[in-house]
Amino acid sequence: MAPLLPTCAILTLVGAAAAQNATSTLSASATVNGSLVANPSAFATALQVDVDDLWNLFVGPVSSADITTTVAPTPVPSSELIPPPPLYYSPFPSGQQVPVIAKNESWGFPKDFWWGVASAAYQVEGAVQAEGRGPSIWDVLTHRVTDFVADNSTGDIADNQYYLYKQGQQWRLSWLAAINIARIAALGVPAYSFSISWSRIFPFGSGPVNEEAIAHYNDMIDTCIQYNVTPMVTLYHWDLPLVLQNTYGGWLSENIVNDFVAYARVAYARFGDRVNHWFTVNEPIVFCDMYPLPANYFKNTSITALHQPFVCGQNVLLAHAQAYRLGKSMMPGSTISFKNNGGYKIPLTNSSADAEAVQRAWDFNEGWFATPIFLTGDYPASLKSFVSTFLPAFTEEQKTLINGTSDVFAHDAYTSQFYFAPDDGIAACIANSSNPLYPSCANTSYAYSASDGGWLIGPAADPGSPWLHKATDWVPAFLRYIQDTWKPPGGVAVTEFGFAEPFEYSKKIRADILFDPIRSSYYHDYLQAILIAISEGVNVVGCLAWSLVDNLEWSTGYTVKFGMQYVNLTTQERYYKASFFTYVNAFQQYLAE
Ligand code: GBH
Repeated sequence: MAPLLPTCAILTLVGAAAAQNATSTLSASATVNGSLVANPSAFATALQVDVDDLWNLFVGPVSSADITTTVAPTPVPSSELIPPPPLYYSPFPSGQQVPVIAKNESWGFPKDFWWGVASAAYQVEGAVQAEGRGPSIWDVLTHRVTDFVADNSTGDIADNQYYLYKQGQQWRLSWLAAINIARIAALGVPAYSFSISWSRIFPFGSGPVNEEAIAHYNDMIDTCIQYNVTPMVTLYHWDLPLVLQNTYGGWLSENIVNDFVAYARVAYARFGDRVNHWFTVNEPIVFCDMYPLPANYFKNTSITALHQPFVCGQNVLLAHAQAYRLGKSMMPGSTISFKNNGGYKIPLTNSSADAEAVQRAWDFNEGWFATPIFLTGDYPASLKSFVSTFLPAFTEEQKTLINGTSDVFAHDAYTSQFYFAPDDGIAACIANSSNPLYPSCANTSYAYSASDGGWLIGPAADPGSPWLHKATDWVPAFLRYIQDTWKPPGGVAVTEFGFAEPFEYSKKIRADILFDPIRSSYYHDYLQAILIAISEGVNVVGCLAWSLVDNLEWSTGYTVKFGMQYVNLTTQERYYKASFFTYVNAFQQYLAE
């Protein structure tokens, strides 16, 4: 299929390439058309550029997989569906009883509870240059920015989901099925949450629509439905079209609002007849905190580095709110949510300073977005007193626009951590913008205080994910806190949770890799915690495990594994890990008929 592709965009080239040319030939001054220019690095030019030019200029050569056509499905062999032997979790009981582990008849996931697995486009799709996809900032980060990714890997091929979403590998080894959708369906997983690549639909971020990308996602959605897997779609999981970054600074510019809404409109119009569950943006805390992007590879900005995440956040709120309202008007029966992230925040001690640190941590993390979206249309007080020094206040109209724009509190809630006041106190920190904890001024730790023994909150994940510990005991309190604080109309959903088994990357024997005891106990205890929360009256409406396959773990490349399936990245074969059976088993036992 060829010429459905959009052909060109007009953009102004800035940043590394342009600046280097100018500065390498001209040092302190230069002549242009005979006149003297003081600052050659400020030269800019308007060029007609097509998608291939974009790749050549900003990314360079990319790799492609062995399989570059959509592979037809064959069944998963039943021998692969046998669960592993059980693990034993409880400590020894006190007293003399022999422990009996029985089904708890007062627990249950409600009938309409949605559960499944999640992924994101750049982490699994591969085929980055196929069928008209334009580059995103992540193609530049992985290809061009020195040492940005631990193992220098890229998403060029990843799990090749772009071609293997139905099936894979069968073309070469008739005894093995390696499918994304069919393999989750074979275990009875009823939902798959994936993200759409914005720069596939709009190679330049705005402007012409790429019909080949629409056809691809149409077929993915249809394949899900054919396998009785409910498709859930995230519009934005960090893969910003490069052109939008390099023309106006991406999320740092208000221009993003219209472009995001235009993209959402196309996605709703083309997929909304079959997709009812939508997430607008994934974890703005994370992608806004990536600003400033590494110098010299992207368009620069004069906005103070410390302010950039909050400028991004302001534009995210406006873009999300408009996309939500548009979606509800186009698809009245749909569920559309903002996807937030964070951990439960526990005061390290019972001091009032630590309690204040905890409140500030909520305000500067979940509350940054959740308070405007669920409660007031505006920021929480402590955050507002910081951002009001440089951001325009939301107008009444904007507050009304933003308030009430998420059906569910969709939370990527992997872990928990302790918070405490900085050594010199919160007030001194707030007064000192060079304090490394500024502006939240909440210090954090994954360990209990020394007087409480100094133990970690729970077993650590792989050292490549130092932020992640198994802290599942705190999950019921966490879910209750969200419900009580932000009162989401459609309940709370855990839209990502998962665990990086320590040192899995160093395991060389496949059978060892497939036995993942800490990840298994994480899922076991997490689901038990959700059951407890539900039994105590928290309206938990769904959960999505991260992830269905090992994938490109952003800046840690392929060295950190979150998959419930192992992927041999050479052959693209997939194998179920033990944890996948633990995950599925919870619903076999506790999902209401
Ligand atoms: C998820 O975010 C992402 O949505 C998903 O794409 C990713 O694969 C998954 O996590 C597993 O990592 O390194 O100390 O600076 C989870 C929330 C917030 C966790 C940012 C990592 C960086 C902490 N993430 N955090 S640190």
